[in-house]
Amino acid sequence: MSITSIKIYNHLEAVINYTTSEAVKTYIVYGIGPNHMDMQTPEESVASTQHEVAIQNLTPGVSYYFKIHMTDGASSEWSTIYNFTLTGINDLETSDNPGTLHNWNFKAWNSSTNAAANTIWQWGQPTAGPSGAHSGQDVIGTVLNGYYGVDYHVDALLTPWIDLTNATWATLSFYAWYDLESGSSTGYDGVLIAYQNESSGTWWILDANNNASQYDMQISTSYGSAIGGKYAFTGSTNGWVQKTFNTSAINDAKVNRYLLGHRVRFIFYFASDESVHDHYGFYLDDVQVKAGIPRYHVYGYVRDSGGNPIAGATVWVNDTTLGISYMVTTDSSGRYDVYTYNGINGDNLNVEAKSTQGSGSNSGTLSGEVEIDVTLSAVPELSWIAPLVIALLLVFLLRRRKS
Ligand SMILES: [Ca+2]
Repeated sequence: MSITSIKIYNHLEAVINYTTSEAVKTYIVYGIGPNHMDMQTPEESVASTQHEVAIQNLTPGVSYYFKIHMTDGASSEWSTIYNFTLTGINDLETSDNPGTLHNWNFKAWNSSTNAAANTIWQWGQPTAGPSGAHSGQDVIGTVLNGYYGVDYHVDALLTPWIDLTNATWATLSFYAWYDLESGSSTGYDGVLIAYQNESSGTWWILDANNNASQYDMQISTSYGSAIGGKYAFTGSTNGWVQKTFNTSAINDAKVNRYLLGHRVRFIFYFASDESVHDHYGFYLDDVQVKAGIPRYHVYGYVRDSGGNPIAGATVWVNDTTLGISYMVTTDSSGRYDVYTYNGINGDNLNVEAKSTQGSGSNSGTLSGEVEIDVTLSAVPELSWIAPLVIALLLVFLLRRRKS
């Protein structure tokens, strides 16, 4: 029996693929230690050599151990014990005790934005609009005790920096209650979400190229809104609703380039138009950012025999146990990096590197973070001499036979 892949989804679910040499029915027992495998998946209903079993409701940050029970009806056996680790979640939430949980204190951030001095974002218990918070007591809202009451107003609510440096996906989710001026097919006042990263500073709207199903409708371009023509939250929810932005679903070039792989922050951007402001506005609670961090990091340096770094070398990182390869290129320091969810601890790795200066390989085993360096053997620079000598010798011999 061999494990072909273990994929982790949302830090809460693992899907294990494996093959068996004969058709068998299997089930998996698992738990948080090799001696605590006290949970079990249902046995498969059909015998097969290809198997895919999902284990759900797992806990982020925990190592799980499992073994596989196989039966062909006549006899049965157990696999060896495998394990995988679910990485933790970068979790931020609004708190009823702001300042103690990840410093998620909207009041303090407000003062550091470029929002108008008379900011309408407030933190506390709402006494108008929603009858209470989504959870606990406190929310962030546009004027907690009445209508937002302002025209031609823009106001940004800023989150702290969130580290998505190694993230391959991220979700931003929150509960919203809102009542913003809108018509039946066009919004007038609205809230949208934008993000920026530490290195570029540019703000990008969190949508899929302004075609975001997460929002309600486009804001009118006719009445002086700062976000005219953009999709936004507008209209009324009539209650708390959960909104989730999943980068995997958005999957646009901006998200992949400017959000994932950076330290980022978000703004909730409120904009009202030229008139009509007797609406309660936008209220926010239980904001959460989750980030997927790959479980494995394989890296190393490619150098020549003199120890000089080789930039631009092609590197194949082969997980020979799993039978998959990653191809990357070294940077100016001769370094390569591969991040992956695939494989399990102890997989055999073979790293091959090739450049105009030669080729080489090295091996290691997969673990959380592993360095495998490769030294290139120089391509023999005089390798053309031997064939040339043979050719000349042949010419010489042939000529002598004719004479
Ligand atoms: Ca308005």
